Amino acid sequence: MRSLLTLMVALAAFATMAAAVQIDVTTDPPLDAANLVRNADMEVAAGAEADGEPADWALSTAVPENFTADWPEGSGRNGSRALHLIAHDKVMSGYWNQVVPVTPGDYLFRGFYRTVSGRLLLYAHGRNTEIEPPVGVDARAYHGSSVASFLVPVFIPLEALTGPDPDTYYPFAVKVTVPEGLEQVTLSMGLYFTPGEVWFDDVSFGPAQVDLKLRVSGDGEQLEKVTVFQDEVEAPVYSSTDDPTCPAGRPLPEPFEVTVPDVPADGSYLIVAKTVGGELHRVHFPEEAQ
Ligand SMILES: [Ca+2]
Repeated sequence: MRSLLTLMVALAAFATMAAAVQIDVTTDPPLDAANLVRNADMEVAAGAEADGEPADWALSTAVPENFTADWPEGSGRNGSRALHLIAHDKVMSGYWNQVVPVTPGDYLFRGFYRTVSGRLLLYAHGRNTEIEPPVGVDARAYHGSSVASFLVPVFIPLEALTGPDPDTYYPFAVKVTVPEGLEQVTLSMGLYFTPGEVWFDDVSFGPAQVDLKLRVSGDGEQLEKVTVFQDEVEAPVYSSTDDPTCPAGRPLPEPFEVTVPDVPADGSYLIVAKTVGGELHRVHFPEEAQ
């Protein structure tokens, strides 16, 4: 009984210690809410039929007979559904696409593909010719496999000669600058003048920059310093020691709240809080994959 009590006291002490410094990270706008893509995870059917077509996505091609486009279960990331496209010949390109509303500014078009063969084109495009001068955007990323590369040698970089693993989903990202006067863009993902086979899943289109909002609570522990690092950037993107609103040589106000404006929405961040006692507490944002 005595040892159980000791254990409980120890556990309580551990729980208190673990909760002593709490680091909460959010973004403005929230990353999920900032996604303008409908049916972004490809899980929703158009209409009541489960084996119908995916909601909000359509195939666009001048030669429909060259393509097989479907929406199979179990082919997506984590066993979900994905958009699937086969091009039987090199005669034309074909794309799954969706139109989204935009306002002027920088966006990121992101998602995941896996491919057996073929040259992929991921692009965001739109034009408004009803104003003078006309405005438009055509932002592209090419990915793909060297399989059948003799058909389009111009787009095959050396490092792609082995080709991607057909069972692995790879990320793509396209930066899109929307000019004044353009109110919508089309997001297209498909095969570009090559025979091939590809799947697409978990797509997003949203602001390229967001505000990172931190709230660090010491809960009894005084905080000496809060630092934010971005992956592959040497200097911190924020340090409370360089912040003129944080008086030098004194603990930070508690809880400590700060907004780091206009950081890349697709960045990975490490937030480090140091207590006056020298303890370091770290949080990754977004949370690392399990
Ligand atoms: Ca999916």
